[in-house]
Amino acid sequence: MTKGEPAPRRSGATRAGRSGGTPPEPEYVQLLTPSGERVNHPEYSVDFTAEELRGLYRDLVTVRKLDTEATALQRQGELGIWASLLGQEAAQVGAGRAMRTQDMAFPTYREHGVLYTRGIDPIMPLSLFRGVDQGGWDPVANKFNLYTIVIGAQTLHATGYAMGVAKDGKVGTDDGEAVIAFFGDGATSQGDVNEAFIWSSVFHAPIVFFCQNNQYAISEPLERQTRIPIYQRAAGFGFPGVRVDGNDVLAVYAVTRAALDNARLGQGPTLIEAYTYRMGAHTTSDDPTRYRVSSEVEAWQAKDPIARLKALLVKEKAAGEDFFKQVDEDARIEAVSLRERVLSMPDPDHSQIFDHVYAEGSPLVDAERKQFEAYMASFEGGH
Ligand SMILES: Cc1ncc(C[n+]2csc(CCOP(=O)(O)OP(=O)(O)O)c2C)c(N)n1
Repeated sequence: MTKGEPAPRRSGATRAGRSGGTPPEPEYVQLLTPSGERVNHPEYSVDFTAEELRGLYRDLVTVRKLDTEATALQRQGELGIWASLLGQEAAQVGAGRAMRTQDMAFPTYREHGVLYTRGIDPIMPLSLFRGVDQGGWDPVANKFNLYTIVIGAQTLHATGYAMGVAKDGKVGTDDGEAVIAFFGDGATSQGDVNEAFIWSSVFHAPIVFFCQNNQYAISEPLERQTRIPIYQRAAGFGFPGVRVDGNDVLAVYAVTRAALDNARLGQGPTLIEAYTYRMGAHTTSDDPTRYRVSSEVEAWQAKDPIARLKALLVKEKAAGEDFFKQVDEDARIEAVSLRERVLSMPDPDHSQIFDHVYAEGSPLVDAERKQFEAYMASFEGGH
């Protein structure tokens, strides 16, 4: 801290590990403790069958494995960059599985786990990060918008979409449509996000704002974004906010399902703060050892989302060694397939980048295409 800067004030949101020692857990909705104990919450309870618990476990393991493979592919020069979800699997799988088929999601660039739960081929974000296409999935058919790199912008897109859903009369019944916008703790400082909160609130839009508070915006820690817990901001905009243990897939599912159902029934927006931790780098271009200490990372390691669900499955005798081995093996096979498919992706024709700028073309883009093609042709071999 430099002289003259105000000292960060401590709020109800305690920071794990930042100043050493074992800090108290922050207040949040939790249904599964880090050691795998089921706990009750007066407002949020969901009964999961053994099969559903196994399904969530399979999701968590699979998305982590695919993510790890993508990081390795980037390290080997096969992707331009990768934004890993490591540590945030429960937040993403819990929220994704809580969505109903008709619900629409607006992701950032890190929501590979949500993408997976929407049934989209996990190869899609890899072709994007390889520079082969601009995101190959159909956002309308999959009800999962394209990735947005501009921090916070998708919250406004989602708000406009949600206002449209309401205008179309798709709100107010059990089978109504709800919208969910994903963003990070850093994004809460953006004007777009605050405008999205205001518009959603005053127009009573059927939207859930799902903030994955992974404690950092690249190297900027949470205390540089807010002096109060993020979920408490919602009160100032006039809608409810709730904080959930983002490493607890059961709690994330329960809280998100309730918020989406409230939205579809016409009860307006909710802000969910999923309290979690980015275990890896911001992206493969970042070196987190420059700005955070290893004891902090270790403290979060002990709250791993997969280990706690495995502990519960074992305790409840809902799964045995054979199941865990099979899940690992299936995830490994999927990761190998992902790798093979990335390596065999044909390079795109460079001038394709001009194809979808305007639906019906434009003289300016045509001129730029010609100029670019001449430039590429100036190299030996034409590329
Ligand atoms: C409008 C805008 N400003 C700056 C950036 C550069 N940038 C990329 S990621 C990032 C940090 C985002 O942090 P957070 O919202 O916490 O999300 P996280 O990456 O941690 O999931 C920034 C500042 C950007 N992409 N868009």
